[in-house]
Amino acid sequence: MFMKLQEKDMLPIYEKMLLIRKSELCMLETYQKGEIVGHMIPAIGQEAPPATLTTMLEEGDYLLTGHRGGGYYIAHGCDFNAMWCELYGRSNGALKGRGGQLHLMDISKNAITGNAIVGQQWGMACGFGFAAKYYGKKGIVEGGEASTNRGTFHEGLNMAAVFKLPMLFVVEFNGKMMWNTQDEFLSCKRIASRAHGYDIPGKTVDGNDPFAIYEAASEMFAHIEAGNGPCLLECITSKWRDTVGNLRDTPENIEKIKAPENDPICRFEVKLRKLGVLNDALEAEIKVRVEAKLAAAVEFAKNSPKPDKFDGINEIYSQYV
Ligand SMILES: Cc1ncc(C[n+]2csc(CCOP(=O)(O)OP(=O)(O)O)c2C)c(N)n1
Ligand SMILES: [Mg+2]
Repeated sequence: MFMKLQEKDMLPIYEKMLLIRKSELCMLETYQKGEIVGHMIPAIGQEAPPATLTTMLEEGDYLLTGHRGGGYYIAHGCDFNAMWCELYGRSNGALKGRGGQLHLMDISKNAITGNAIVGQQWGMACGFGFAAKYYGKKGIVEGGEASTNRGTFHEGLNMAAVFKLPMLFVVEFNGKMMWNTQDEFLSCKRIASRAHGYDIPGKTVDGNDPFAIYEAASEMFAHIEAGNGPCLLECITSKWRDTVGNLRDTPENIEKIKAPENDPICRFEVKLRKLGVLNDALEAEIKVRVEAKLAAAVEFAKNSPKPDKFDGINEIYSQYV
């Protein structure tokens, strides 16, 4: 049984999408100004899956992503100030300033939302899945479509199916693996078809539409929570930026991706207005709140202490020999 997206969840999802978009754009600008360094993989253009799916998680549930996980970190309510401190390499960052954007995590929320090794998360999902099953919780594991070519994806999905682990496998299909296009690296058209090999439910949805994502995920979570094991949800979306650099694509394609009829935030806005859930006053109020949260986090990070030069060794080797 699927559930429709409830009105109470609509504006929170919209606000999460805006916060991801604004924060990740700000991250790129800050990088371009030379204020922060490191490797960053923004979720700009892919805001709908993290904003929608994290809304479906409850306290104690598990969250694991691949390299494009910043949107999940933000949407899941992980420590936002700690993320910005991490970007600035400050000692009170999510990883004490040592990991950067690609390694974000908030263990207090059972969330590991970064991984430099493409596809590593699919195997780790079984560990999360065993914990989730033990504690009566559920979890989400996310990755890009190219990462599903890795053995870890197939081993992970097989083991999760055999042990009926309560995990939703989410693939964000953006049609690209760095500069390669789908026809150059993928043997199948749809990733959801890979579910058949493991006898689990698989479905493809419009990953730029929170309504579609929510309906499919609610059906899958019902299956998972009834103890039937994992499901595979493929969300078709589009990335606007690859890493800190520009997307390697033609200007026409990039323009098309960003057009209001494809932009997930514009599309959601239009739908919410039609439903009477969003109006000018509410939109302005939400945007002010998002801007204020971002400005406060950036300010907090800039004023946070830099790590001491001797800190690097702490917590890497045992201090108790
Ligand atoms: C094991 C491994 N192989 C290759 C890379 C280099 N790499 C980084 S991102 C990426 C593309 C991944 O594409 P996809 O899974 O579709 O995710 P997207 O970046 O499109 O979100 C690759 C090959 C890596 N980091 N790790
Ligand atoms: Mg991809």
